Amino acid sequence: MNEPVSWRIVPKVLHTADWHLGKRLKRFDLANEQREALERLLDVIDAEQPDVVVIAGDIFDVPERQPLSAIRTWTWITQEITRRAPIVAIPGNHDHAERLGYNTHLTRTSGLYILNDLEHAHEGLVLAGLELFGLPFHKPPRVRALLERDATEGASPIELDDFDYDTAMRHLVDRALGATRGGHPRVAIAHAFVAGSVEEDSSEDPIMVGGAGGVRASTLAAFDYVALGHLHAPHAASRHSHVRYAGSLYPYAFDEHPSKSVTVARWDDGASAGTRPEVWIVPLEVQRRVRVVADLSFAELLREGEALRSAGDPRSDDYLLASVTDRDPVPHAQARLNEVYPNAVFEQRWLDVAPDEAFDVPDPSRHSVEQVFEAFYTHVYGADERLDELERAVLREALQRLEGGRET
Ligand SMILES: [Mn+2]
Repeated sequence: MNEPVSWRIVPKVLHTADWHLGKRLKRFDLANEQREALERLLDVIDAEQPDVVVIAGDIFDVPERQPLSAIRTWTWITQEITRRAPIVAIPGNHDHAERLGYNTHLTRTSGLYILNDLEHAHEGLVLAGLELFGLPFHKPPRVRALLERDATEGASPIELDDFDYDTAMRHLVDRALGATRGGHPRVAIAHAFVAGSVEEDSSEDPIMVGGAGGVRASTLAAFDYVALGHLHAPHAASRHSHVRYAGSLYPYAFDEHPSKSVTVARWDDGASAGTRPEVWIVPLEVQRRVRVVADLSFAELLREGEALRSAGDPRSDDYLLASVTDRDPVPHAQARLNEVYPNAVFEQRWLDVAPDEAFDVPDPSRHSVEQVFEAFYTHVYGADERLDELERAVLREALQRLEGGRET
């Protein structure tokens, strides 16, 4: 006789967002870092064994004509993840909702669910003992049109301001919760600017929400877990700790929160609607970091870079915003910096120009733009400095492009 089979349903969600595939940081292509971060994500999936992987929008960085490398990464990662667990994803404001999910009716059969249709956003998807609602990124006028279409004849007109994201979201939430099948814990996936409402915790939360573009955390709080995308730092939106941002895959600005992670939410066996999960985060470490150095002079920075380089320290390959403290112009700073920090961007916050050294702009009617620029260059870098051949070629090309641009 067979042993009785005991079915345990312990729903577990892995929540990630804001991949921005194809994104560049200044002049740097981040394709390798994104791929490395996604490999770490696969390691986390293997270790945590979630039942569902949720991606809360901004999968691509631009809505159309993504770089081919970004599309290849998406093809590869969706194959790898769906071998392990189904993906439920929504478009963010950077994604093109229709393009992203153009064949979702087919990909669903392989476990890739793109919930891109606002009209059907109230239809929950039941997976692994959870009811998931995808609330794709939307602008309020789109929601108003949807509600007007739904409205019965003779009903009062829908009052929804073009920039009132909170009310628009509240309508979508009501629509979803009104259609819920009940039973399972409810998960919303949304892409929006969400923070604590003003009345709720204005003392702790400096972000004023409810005005331009904001959605109150309380608007979404009736769900048992809310997987958010849009803000790039991993954090809970106000005191509602089950309303959370997973944060981005990699830092996409020099001053962005440098530690990246994914969020895991797990319910107990047999959890039902109204039960909140246990939540934790798992870091996603990528070798090349993004950082800012703002407290060193140019000479100090070069010394530090040389020391790191000769020690074989990988930090010399970091994406670095070098904001030096020098007040005098630093000749050829970018090129000299890149000899030790190949992935650094030079920036100088203060530049002292004494009043008696004011630049007399040569009469533009008697000088070409190139001559005016050359005079300015000599003024900044000193009488002995002239544009070299390469700099001159770059200047000419830039001027030509400007000329060309004017014609269109
Ligand atoms: Mn976004």
